[in-house]
Amino acid sequence: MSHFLTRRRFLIGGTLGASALTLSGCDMLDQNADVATVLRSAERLTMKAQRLLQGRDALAREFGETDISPSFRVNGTSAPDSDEYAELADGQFASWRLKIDGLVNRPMAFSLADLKLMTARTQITRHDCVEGWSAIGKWTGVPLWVVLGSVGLKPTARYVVFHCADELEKTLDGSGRYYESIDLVDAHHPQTILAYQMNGQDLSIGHGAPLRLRVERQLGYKHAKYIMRIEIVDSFSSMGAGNGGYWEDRGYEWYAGI
Ligand SMILES: Nc1nc2c(c(=O)[nH]1)N[C@H]1C(S)=C(S)[C@@H](COP(=O)(O)O)O[C@H]1N2
Ligand SMILES: [Mo]
Repeated sequence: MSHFLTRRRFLIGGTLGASALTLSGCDMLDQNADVATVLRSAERLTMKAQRLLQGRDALAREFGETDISPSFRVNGTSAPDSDEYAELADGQFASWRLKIDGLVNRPMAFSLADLKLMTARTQITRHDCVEGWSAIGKWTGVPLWVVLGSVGLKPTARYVVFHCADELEKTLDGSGRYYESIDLVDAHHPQTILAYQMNGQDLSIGHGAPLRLRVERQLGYKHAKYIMRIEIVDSFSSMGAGNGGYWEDRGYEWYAGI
């Protein structure tokens, strides 16, 4: 809870602009549905405006090797606290599999070696956290569109959901587990990658081993670490509180454009 309050304080500090300010001003626990609807539509406007102004495929700025930050904070979970994850890590993630299911033609499971054999992309980008810090890192991984292409999306597919290994809040029903989601525009963006390397090394546990999302035109919390499963859906109503992500269920905006 105190973590949430800290974040709220930062939001009130105004790093996110007008719509976030409005959102942070109301208590999510007694927020009424009409307010939520208005905020969600304002957020959709922001997303549409950004895509219109910058273009659907506009690239986030890329930097040079000399710009890479000497230190890059680990934020949120620094190591998932489960026996299952510890076992995977002990075996250098050789038995880890990325499961992809939901609205796909061919549900599949990929090993880390499988992903490393696919097309790779490297990008040096700036990570911006809503708490007010940024860092530049070099990320290598497989473009998400390549992986989605190999499973084939059904025509009803709308969102890509990333289910993670870590729980930020310990709950009996699993509602404290981290998850995130993006739409198909961002899923097909050239800089949206499933990263397995940072700064030329296999991803460390702190930064999300064995696989994390980079979705460069959005804020840090969208960049899901410890990805275990990707689910393709047409709505978020059946998961969490229905807002498409762990922090979204606690008041953050779903579209976190920078
Ligand atoms: N699974 C998972 N992904 C996560 C988080 C987390 O706690 N768990 N924190 C998010 C936040 S708020 C940020 S800023 C970045 C931090 O990434 P880093 O630890 O590599 O700096 O990861 C994001 N992805
Ligand atoms: Mo963050």
